[in-house]
Amino acid sequence: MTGRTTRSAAIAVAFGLAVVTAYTQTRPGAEAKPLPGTPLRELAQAEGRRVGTAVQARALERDRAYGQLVAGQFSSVTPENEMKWDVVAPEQGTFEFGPADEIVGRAHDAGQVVRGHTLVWHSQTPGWLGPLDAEELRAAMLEHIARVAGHFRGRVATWDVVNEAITDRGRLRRSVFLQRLGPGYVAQAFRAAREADPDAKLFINDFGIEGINPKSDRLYALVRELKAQGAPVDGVGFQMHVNLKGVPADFAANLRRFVALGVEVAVTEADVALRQPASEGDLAAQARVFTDALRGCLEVAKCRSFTFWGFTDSRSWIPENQPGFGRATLLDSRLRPKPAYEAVQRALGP
Ligand code: 9MR
Repeated sequence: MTGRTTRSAAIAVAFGLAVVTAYTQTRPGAEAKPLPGTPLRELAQAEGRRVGTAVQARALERDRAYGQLVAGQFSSVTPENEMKWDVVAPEQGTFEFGPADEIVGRAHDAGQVVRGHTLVWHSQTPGWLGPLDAEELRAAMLEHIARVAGHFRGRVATWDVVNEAITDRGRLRRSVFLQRLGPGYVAQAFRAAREADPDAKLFINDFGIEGINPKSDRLYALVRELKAQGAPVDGVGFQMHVNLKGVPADFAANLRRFVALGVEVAVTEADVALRQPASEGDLAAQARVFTDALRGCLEVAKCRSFTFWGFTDSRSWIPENQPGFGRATLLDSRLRPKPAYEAVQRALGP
C-alpha cells in the first residue's frame, strides 16, 4: 500500500465509511475544468505572499476536481475541521490523526504550507473536558498541545494556538478555559505550543476584529501583554467572515497597529456571505468586498498570507450555519469562477 492509500483508509474509518466507498468514489472522478488566467498561487508568489484555502479531507478523498483545484490554485491550506480537539481526541487519551494526516500529506505533495487550526478553542471541544477540574483541565490542555503540535512538528508552518478568546464587547471570553484556568491559560498555551514545535509560527485568531473596535482593542491589549510577558506569540489571524456590509475602512490601519507590536498578521478565513437569492449585482458587490480585503492585506508587508474559508459554494459552511445566506466563496457550486474569482486574480496580479 502506498502512503496515500493508507491515508485513504484512515479517513474512511475515521468518518465511519466503508473503505470500499472511499475507493469507488475517489476514482474515477471528473477532472476539474481549468480556470481561466493565471492560478492564484502563482500571482501570490510573484507578490511574495501565500494564498490559501480551508480544505476538507473528505472532499479531497472523494472529489478529484476539488483536489486538483486545491493543488493548482493555492499555496497554503488550513484543515477546516480535521485538527479540532473533538476530531483528534474524541475520547480522553486517544488521538486520531488520519484525516489531518491526509491533508498534510497532500499539501506536502503539492508544495503547500499548512496552517494548523486550532489548538485551544471554546467550540468543538470533546465532551470529556466537561467534568474535569482546574488541574485536570490544565493538564489536558497542555497534553493536547504537546501531542497535536508534536505530531505535526516540522509539517505545520503556523498554528492558531488560541482561537476566538475575545467577545464582541471586548472582554476575555468566559470559555471553559478562562473559567477554570484563569486568564493565564493563553500564555500557557503559547508556551506549550512553542515547546512542542519550536519552528511553527504561533498565532492568535479571531473574527470581527478587522476594524478598530472594542473587540480588536482588547485583542491588541492582550497581544501587547503577551509580548511583555515574553509569551511566544508570532502573529494575529483576522478571520474576515464578512458580508456585503464590507470590509471596515480602517482594516489596513488596524493591521498596521498590530504589526507595530512586533507580530505578523494574516487573513485566515475570508468569505463574503450573500443573502439568498443573490442577484448579479450582489455577485459584483461581493467581488468588490473580496478585493478590498485582499488589498488591505497587500498594503501591509507583514500580511503575507491570505486564506479563503473554502473556495466553492458547494462546500461552504455558510448555508448551514447562517440560514438565508450563501454563495460566499470564489467559485460556484459547479466549480465555475464567479466575478469574485476574477476580481481576486486582478487584485493579486501585477
Ligand atoms: O467551517 C467550519 C464548519 O464546518 C464547522 O461546522 C464549524 C464548527 O464550529 O466551524 C467552522 O469553522 C470555523 C472556524 O473553525 C473558526 N472560525 C469560524 C469558522 C466558521 O464558523
